[in-house]
Amino acid sequence: MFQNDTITAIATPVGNGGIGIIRLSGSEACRIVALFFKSKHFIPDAHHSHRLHFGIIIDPQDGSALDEALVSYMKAPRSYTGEDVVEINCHSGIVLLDKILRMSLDAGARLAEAGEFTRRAFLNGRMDLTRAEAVIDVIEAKSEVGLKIASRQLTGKLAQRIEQLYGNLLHISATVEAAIDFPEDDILVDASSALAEQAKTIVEAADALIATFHDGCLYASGVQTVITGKPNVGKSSLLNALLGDDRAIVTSIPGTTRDIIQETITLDGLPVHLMDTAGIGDSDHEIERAGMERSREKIKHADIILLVLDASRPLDHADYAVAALLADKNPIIVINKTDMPSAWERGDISALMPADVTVAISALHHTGISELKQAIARMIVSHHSISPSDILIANARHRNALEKTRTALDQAITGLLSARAPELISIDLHAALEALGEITGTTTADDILEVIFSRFCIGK
Ligand SMILES: Nc1nc2c(ncn2[C@@H]2O[C@H](COP(=O)(O)OP(=O)(O)OP(=O)(O)O)[C@@H](O)[C@H]2O)c(=O)[nH]1
Ligand SMILES: [Mg+2]
Repeated sequence: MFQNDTITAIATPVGNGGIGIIRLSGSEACRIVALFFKSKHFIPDAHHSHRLHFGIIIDPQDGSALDEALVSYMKAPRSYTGEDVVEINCHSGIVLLDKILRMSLDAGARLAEAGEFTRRAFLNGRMDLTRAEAVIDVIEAKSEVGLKIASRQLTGKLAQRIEQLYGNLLHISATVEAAIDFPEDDILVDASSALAEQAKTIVEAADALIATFHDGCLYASGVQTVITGKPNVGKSSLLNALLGDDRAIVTSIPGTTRDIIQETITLDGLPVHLMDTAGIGDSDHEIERAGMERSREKIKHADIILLVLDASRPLDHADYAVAALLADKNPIIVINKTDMPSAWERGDISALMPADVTVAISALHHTGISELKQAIARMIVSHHSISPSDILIANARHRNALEKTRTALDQAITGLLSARAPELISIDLHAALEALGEITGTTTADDILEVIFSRFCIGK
């Protein structure tokens, strides 16, 4: 990948639509576009920057008009990438967009790689790495709350916090460096306990951010909710009722569902992934047994579990067996088929397992479904007290870097408090700085950048 050439890509999704955009970035962008865009005022100087220009796209081969277009020009460095950027807004037909793209390539532009515009923005100092990552998170947001977290990161809230910690760490490091340079001044004799205190504040701040990771992921990627119970209690019917759609097959034959069926609903702005699973019970059937094994696996990793019981039939050993699997899981107990005469009392559940939340429903008649949704939403909130308005981290890369920072800092603190040689303390502080700098991109290795930007689409 060259840094100085002019890149281009179609920035809008493929397909017919009102508007399609072709984007160019680099010093040749204006010259290239001027070859096929004819407009009175499209002049690549500062006076014509940050404006929209109306004109006609001309096929340079035969001089025929292809489309009307609005072209924006953003002169470097006040652009997304920090380079000259030109965006051609024309009609969105794939043949037309492809033709304009080809004309740009023929005129000397190179097809941009995935994420290359944003990568250039990062390399040209237009945004730090957390903001670049937030661009993709905004595009991929799966819920309103997830979008809010990504948007906040895009405005630089996380970067500011990290830069502040980085600054504090640099200050500690500078004092230790001074102690190395002027050994006769015994700088650390007086300063070491104060420096250790300052380092501890940074460790606490890193820990506070690390603690948000689970909730950050939850808000960004959603809550895993498993519907379980013995065969035939109405799990698939419940999935369908929660979705408002006939997604899963429902029959009166026990053992109907054999694989995991996953669909997503949104509750209070949070994505909730619902998994309908095979009923758990005795079976000699190989496929059914394999399905049950998958159910057990899903239960292990679930954030929320709905244990479905059939009100119309007596609770039996199969219900007890499922309950035993969920002993430490605090499931929501869903009493289904309440449209039929009850074969047992609510109080009987206490013999099954302690139940904090019990909801009575009829999946067949869709009664009690909104109460159940409220119960799920309440359980999510009670488990996860952090508000999405805090600075949350939802990215494993950030968490790992923070963990490396705190480990190195712990070493440095021990060094400071045990009057270790400043040269040794300095090594730990440098490691901490390097780890912290990885988050915003000050010290991030090229291969990591490669991985980050490869998640992007072409044209972003
Ligand atoms: N009366 C009544 N019948 C229901 C209700 N919910 C489900 N059923 C019936 O119970 C039977 C089993 O429903 P499913 O939803 O397939 O049950 P399941 O738990 O997914 O069953 P498996 O996949 O075999 O484990 C079907 O005949 C449903 O119509 C309900 O609320 N009331
Ligand atoms: Mg089923």
